[in-house]
Amino acid sequence: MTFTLDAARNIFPGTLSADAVPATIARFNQLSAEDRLALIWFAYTEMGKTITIAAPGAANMVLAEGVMNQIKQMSAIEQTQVMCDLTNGADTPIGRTYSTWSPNIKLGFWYQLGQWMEQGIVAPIPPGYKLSANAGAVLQAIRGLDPGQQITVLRGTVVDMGYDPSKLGSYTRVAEPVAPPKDVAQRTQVAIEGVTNSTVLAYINNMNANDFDAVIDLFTPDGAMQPPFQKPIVGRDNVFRYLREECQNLKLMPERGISEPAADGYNQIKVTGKVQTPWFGGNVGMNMAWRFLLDPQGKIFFVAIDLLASPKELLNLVR
Ligand code: ECH
Ligand code: GLY
Ligand code: GLY
Ligand code: GLY
Repeated sequence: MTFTLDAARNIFPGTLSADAVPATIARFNQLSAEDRLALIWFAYTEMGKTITIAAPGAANMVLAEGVMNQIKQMSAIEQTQVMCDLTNGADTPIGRTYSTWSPNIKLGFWYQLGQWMEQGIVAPIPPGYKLSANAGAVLQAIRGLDPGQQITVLRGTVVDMGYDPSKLGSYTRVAEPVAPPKDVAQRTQVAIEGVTNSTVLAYINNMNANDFDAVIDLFTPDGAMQPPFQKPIVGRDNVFRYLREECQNLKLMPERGISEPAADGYNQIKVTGKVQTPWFGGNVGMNMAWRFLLDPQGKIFFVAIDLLASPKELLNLVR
């Protein structure tokens, strides 16, 4: 007998993830496009008063440049229409292009539009725009989240926009180029209270070095990774592609963990700590857990990455 993916997903079932994030995104998705755009504008500008966002890497911007310049040339009415169409998932040429972009390119695109809206180059949210009562309630819910959850909601709304990629047929994904891994001399080594497992340490240290060849070598051929609020990504090829597209320049800062034998010679290890995204650097520390299931050879059969419900969860290491 070996573990199934479904059984693996249920290790450490007492882990409390931040369900407020998908719940808030679901409420957001019920709103009109006008309300959604205005709400993001208000949330983003409010957050900008306390947390600083980093400018996107130039490589991201180059890939979105064609569409951004097209939008720049449009009349204000056309610009507003493009933004509403993206929000509605409409089938338009720009909506189709947008849906081929990796999350970081989508975020970089909106970052630029936001700057242009401020500078009067792109149509702003109409001055004096009043959110509907429902939209106001969703904005209030976002205000009540911790910063790590707020940026996850924001990211989720942006990633969901554009035409549905599953309706595109075959297409080429557009993602920023992958930088070489860090020099060995520049690498950091973490220590995790309660965990000395070499696979787990290598996973964290290689992720922090952007050494995705080394990370993927830690997985079994059918190994899986489950990002926050997503279905597992299964198999080395898919996990590797995800690592290269979405995991550059993260900072994983594990603090403590627990390691224990599971059935059939497997080991389950839960680690908690903080994660920083390059978009916000040290300004936002997300409270996270990693739930690893290692096979008898010490390879990763499954790892779930959870955004935790509260800082209290950092100390929850029971099975
Ligand atoms: C304006 C108004 C009109 C509409 C829009 C606007 C612009 C909005 C903008 C929003 C920008 C938001 C950003 C959000 C970034 C969030 C990033 C997050 C990253 C989380 C990463 C994690 C990684 C965890 C992982 C670990 C692993 O071990 C394995 C891999 C992985 C205002 C114009 C839309 C500009 C920039 C939340 C948790 C630790 C799973 C990846
Ligand atoms: N049972 C933990 C989680 O799926 O987040
Ligand atoms: N500035 C963050 C990024 O481009 O990923
Ligand atoms: N939400 C986790 C990531 O893909 O960055």
